[in-house]
Amino acid sequence: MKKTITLLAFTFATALASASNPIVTDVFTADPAAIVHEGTVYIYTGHDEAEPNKHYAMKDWLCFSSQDMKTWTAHGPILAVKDFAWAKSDAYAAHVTEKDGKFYWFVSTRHADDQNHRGMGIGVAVSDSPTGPFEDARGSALITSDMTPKGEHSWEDIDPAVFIDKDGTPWLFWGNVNCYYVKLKPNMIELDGPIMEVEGLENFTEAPWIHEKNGLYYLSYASGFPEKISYATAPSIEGPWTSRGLLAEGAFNSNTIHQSIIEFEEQWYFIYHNGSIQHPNTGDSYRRSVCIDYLYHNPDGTIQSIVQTTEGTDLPPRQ
Ligand code: FUB
Repeated sequence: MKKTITLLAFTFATALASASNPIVTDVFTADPAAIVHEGTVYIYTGHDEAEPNKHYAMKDWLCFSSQDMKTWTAHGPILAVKDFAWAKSDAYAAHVTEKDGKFYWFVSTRHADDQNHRGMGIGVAVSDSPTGPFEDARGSALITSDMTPKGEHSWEDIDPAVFIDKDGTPWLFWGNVNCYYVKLKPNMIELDGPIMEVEGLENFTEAPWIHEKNGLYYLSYASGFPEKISYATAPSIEGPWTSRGLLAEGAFNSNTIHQSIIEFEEQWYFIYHNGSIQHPNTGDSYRRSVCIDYLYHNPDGTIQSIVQTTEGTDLPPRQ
């Protein structure tokens, strides 16, 4: 019996020592959005602080950086709901994009004005540096619920994802159940056209993310519930989108998975969250942790199913 316990303890210690997923283990991190800037990867995350058996408690956003995708530097909470005077709670999914030397942090958070702007909305903060300080760029929400009257639920306007096309045009995608998109002005903080709905996405739930490779546009998103990740492709950012099926199965111990996809030093990565950390309290759908695994495109433009691992980037990428 004693021998068995020793062996188990050894196996556990070995597994921990060689596991790089989740990438952060002292706080809960969720809804990762990554960018590459001057040889450094920055991952901006939500911050789960819910007590055991309680639902979302999210009041600020965190940032981590790395130059090797293995060791991460924490930059602390660098944006909070309280930095938006028009918001009242819920630091939901967000996305940072660089344009012309400035960093724009698009966030979904709950609007304080329940009468005119029921539920969640999207705001944008700006900074000269990827690690802040950030400040509200508008003093008001960019997207409010009355601008997207289709959805009847109050969390329709969440999960912003910004994509700057090759011609320099910025586009904002977002949504829950309905996926919307709109052109942004070059200043990044105003709309430059009507809000449109993305057609052709099978089973869209939330968390849109755009990337482009070899002239093909990819829209990955959380599908169904509990969520998996599906994707569609298109010849242009405005579609038409063709569903390509599942990209990733659901995340361990979490109903949501929320992905982002980046290329760094000629390797593609799939960044997502699961509920695997069991301390400081129980990991699950409301106490999530960011993980990273490799992503491989096929020569025909499709993407191979993601293999979710505990080793993460400790494993060498396939050649
Ligand atoms: O973290 C709050 C919400 O859960 C996000 O906005 C969704 O994408 C889901 O992950």
